[in-house]
Amino acid sequence: MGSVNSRGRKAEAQVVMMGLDLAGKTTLLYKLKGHQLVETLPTVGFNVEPLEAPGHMSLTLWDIGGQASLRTSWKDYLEGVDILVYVLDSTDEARLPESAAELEEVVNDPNMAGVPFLVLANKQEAHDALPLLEIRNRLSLERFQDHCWELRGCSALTGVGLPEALQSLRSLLKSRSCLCLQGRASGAECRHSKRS
Ligand SMILES: Nc1nc2c(ncn2[C@@H]2O[C@H](COP(=O)(O)OP(=O)(O)OP(=O)(O)O)[C@@H](O)[C@H]2O)c(=O)[nH]1
Ligand SMILES: [Mg+2]
Repeated sequence: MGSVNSRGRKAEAQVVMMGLDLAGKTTLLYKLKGHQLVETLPTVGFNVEPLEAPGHMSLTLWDIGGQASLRTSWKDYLEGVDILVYVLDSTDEARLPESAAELEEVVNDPNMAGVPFLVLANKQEAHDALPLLEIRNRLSLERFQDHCWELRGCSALTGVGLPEALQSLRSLLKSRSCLCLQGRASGAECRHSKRS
């Protein structure tokens, strides 16, 4: 998954979306593309779409299937990744530990060294969605000291939170090329900036 073109210029940023099955990754992909709400089937393999996002941000979005049997191949999608978007279902309290364990496995992959990540707590419009603060604590996000990350809530169903998620992508992508200083700037609900 190359992100630099033949002239050495940065091409589209490679954005890999992972997370457990039913988290809402495919719904998110097509909502970001501006499609009418589509009924999804479990993704076997992946979907990939280009996205021109506000602020002249050219992205290639990879939506990777999250069923348990497919997760052993997640690492194959991490080579050349510019940013990871980890999607979770905020209503699926029972599988939060499983989701946290999978996130840890992905973030510790050697190809993720220096790669920022955005955690999207999806389905926040649902009445039984866990609040962000609780999700942050249950995922123990503070342990990821070697990466820049942000946590945001969203709903792929309604679109709420998606413009802010794109803003987070932009600032995290910048954090790859700029010095990354400790701070709690930006409007992200929760953010960690790596001290270099
Ligand atoms: N309430 C609610 N339901 C959602 C939201 N996003 C997705 N869903 C529903 O969640 C279910 C799973 O969505 P998918 O997008 O197929 O999930 P996925 O993460 O791609 O799943 P895999 O392909 O198996 O990895 C579908 O019934 C969606 O309609 C959301 O924001 N809110
Ligand atoms: Mg899917």
